[in-house]
Amino acid sequence: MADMLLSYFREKQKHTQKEKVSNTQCPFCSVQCRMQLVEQTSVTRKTYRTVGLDNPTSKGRLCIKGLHAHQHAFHKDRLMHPLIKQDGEFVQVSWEEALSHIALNIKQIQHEDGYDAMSVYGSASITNEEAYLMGKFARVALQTKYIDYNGRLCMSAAASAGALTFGMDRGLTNALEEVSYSECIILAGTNIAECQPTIMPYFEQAKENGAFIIAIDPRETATTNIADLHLKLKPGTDAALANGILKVIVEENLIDHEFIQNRATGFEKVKQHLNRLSLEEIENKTGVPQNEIRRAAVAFGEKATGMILTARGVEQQTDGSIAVRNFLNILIATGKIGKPSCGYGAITGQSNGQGAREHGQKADQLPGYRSIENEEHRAHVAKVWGVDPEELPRKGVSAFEMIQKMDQGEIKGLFLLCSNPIVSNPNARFVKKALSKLKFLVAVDLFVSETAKLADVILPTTSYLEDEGTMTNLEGRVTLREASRPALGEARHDWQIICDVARALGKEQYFSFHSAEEIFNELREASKGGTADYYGITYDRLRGKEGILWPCPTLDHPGTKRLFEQSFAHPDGRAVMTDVPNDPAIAKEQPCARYPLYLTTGRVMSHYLTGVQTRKSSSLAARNFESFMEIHPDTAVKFGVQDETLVKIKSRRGSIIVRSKWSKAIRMDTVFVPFHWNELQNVNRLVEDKLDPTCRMPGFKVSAVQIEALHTMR
Ligand SMILES: Nc1nc2c(c(=O)[nH]1)N[C@H]1C(S)=C(S)[C@@H](COP(=O)(O)OP(=O)(O)OC[C@H]3O[C@@H](n4cnc5c(=O)[nH]c(N)nc54)[C@H](O)[C@@H]3O)O[C@H]1N2
Ligand SMILES: Nc1nc2c(c(=O)[nH]1)N[C@H]1C(S)=C(S)[C@@H](COP(=O)(O)OP(=O)(O)OC[C@H]3O[C@@H](n4cnc5c(=O)[nH]c(N)nc54)[C@H](O)[C@@H]3O)O[C@H]1N2
Ligand code: SF4
Ligand SMILES: [Mo]
Repeated sequence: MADMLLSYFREKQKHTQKEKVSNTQCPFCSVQCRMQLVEQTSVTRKTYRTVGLDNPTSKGRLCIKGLHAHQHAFHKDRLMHPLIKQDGEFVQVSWEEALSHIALNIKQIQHEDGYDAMSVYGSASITNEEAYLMGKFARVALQTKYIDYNGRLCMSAAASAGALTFGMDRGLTNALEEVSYSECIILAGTNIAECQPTIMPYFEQAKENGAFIIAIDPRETATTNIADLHLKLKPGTDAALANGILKVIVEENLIDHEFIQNRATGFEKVKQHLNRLSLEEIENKTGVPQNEIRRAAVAFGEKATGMILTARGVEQQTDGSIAVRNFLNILIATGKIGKPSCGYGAITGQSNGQGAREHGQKADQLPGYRSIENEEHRAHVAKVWGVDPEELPRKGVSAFEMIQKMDQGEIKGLFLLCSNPIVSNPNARFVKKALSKLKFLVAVDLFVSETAKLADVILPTTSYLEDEGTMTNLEGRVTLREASRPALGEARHDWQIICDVARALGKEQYFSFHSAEEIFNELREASKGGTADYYGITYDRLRGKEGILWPCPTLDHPGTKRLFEQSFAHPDGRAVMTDVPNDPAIAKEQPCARYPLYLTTGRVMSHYLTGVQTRKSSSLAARNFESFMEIHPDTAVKFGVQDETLVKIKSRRGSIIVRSKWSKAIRMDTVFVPFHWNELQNVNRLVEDKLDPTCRMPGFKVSAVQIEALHTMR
């Protein structure tokens, strides 16, 4: 028997000729799990296996998306050559041809309609170096004020709340490991179990240590399942719910008087505002019983330590920014910030959701969180870039507002990199119409996405396996993802493409970079002295694999694990509390006789964003190959919708067809549809396009819809 086994393994070994190992980081979410792709080549076939690598954040764990990420990276549809549209068809061209075509068209548009007729739309799924270059490209190569990015749809509410309340916005104010020792945790509008699965063990550990966990979500999810108390609120009512919690905390005197006195401003005004609110009214608005609001408040107020984490459920609202500020009010009132196992976390989304929002892709921002409207900030960055501060454009408008300007004809050209806006923006049919009006659209992508189909030129880029650069994870930890494989075909890195286009436009002197590290070194200078100071971080230091949490102002600085221990980042060192109305300034669509249900949208574990990548992965696509509508069985029966059947969902803006999925996990007045599918299953055809007045975040989480069964009930 032993002999037989031995000869079997010898035989097997003969066939296993080569093993190639690539160390990398997952391209999907903000945890940035480190992993290793093992490629085995035998005479007959090539196989791939992914294993987790130890790291301080996910400790070697991987979720199904990371395990199967290589499937899209090796997919046959990966773009290998530049494409130009001729008579409605894409034809392969050389880089020279593509670049001179781009330069010619951009120059023509800007000659006829001015610099601002060109726009740039970036992404938080690219490296820090590339995000930084996108900002510089818009301001220096194109000299346009119109640049924004997909993070506007993702992180803008939490970012503006953090900046206004604390004076600084970093995803987590303290290290993730502190979660496990926190005694009370509020998880508001976050589905960590499906969206950042590899950090769930921190929360499970907290629970084992005796923590009381409160979840706020209109649905039961794998995340709310670990909660001791689930507040199953009406979609869109988080600001009012937080008022209720805060009111009880103040009334029960569970506040930290000393902390408020020494570290904050605005408390008295907030207190007076709360006095005027009634808990009964809050119960009616939110659908959460008063006794549950009271239980949550007392639990959070009484425990010695506590943390609040929010994600898109709270933030993707037309009052997302102020709703988050109300959760921050709770933290400040109870003095639970800047101390061990106390703090706030806006769980970032995309791989570089944190870093890409710090270095100048936002309409009003320069690197290091500097402001494009501040003269000193402009002077600092202009000096690093070698341009006259006067030449730097002023602030532009947010992502969706740029699209409105395309519709109005004010913006005529777009350089789009790493985003699929006609699927990810609200009111998707309008967005497609607006983008179709552009005179010239360049898309840089791995694939021909739905938006790239509209492009005049598509440029092929490299994937996470091929492109080197730094990423800043949900903790604010800067990590280095080294390139582990050569580019496919003629694909070039995003940073090379940006430099190539700048060169074609005659701006080579500002974009003569030969490596990601060179760009990073310029970014360090540009961010130096700013809020997000990366100056002390170098590639050499990052090769240590642990990463460094910003701010890191000097080469010998260890990085900052916990923020706000001594003071907040406002000039007077104090946090700013603000009173928050129960009802948003921009009203949310409410159910009515014609559109009787709330629609809320979000994610499932196996797909990523608009699904361009994950729908190409056979293992992931097999888990959810089509979209669905989660609906309570009682509601389904009322509307004659059977389980697992096709249903038409209609809003004031359009309609889609998806399959029904009965589930008692969801509120009876609400349906849930994920947004990973396109065309007839693109839920953004239904979603309202009103924006938060502070941060310009669309209200992805609340629309009113009607449903119609596409079968007859037996
Ligand atoms: N599997 C997977 N993981 C991902 C992503 C992905 O596409 N797929 N995307 C990444 C990105 S970019 C992001 S931004 C994050 C997003 O991560 P999350 O924000 O956690 O994900 P969502 O599913 O959008 O929304 C979270 C929860 O909000 C709830 N919700 C809906 N409406 C409301 C409301 O009015 N109030 C409250 N309190 N809750 C509400 C939903 O039911 C949902 O369970 O995930 C990242 N990770
Ligand atoms: N209804 C609804 N809509 C939403 C949300 C929601 O919860 N509900 N969430 C919003 C959120 S949080 C987000 S983050 C947005 C995201 O939405 P999008 O910005 O549209 O993000 P993706 O779908 O990831 O699109 C990325 C595109 O870039 C390509 N790509 C991938 N990697 C690279 C790369 O390295 N370089 C380049 N050049 N291209 C690459 C992919 O193939 C894909 O075509 O969607 C938002 N839209
Ligand atoms: S999707 Fe997020 S949690 Fe899953 S492996 Fe990738 S980085 Fe880790
Ligand atoms: Mo996101």
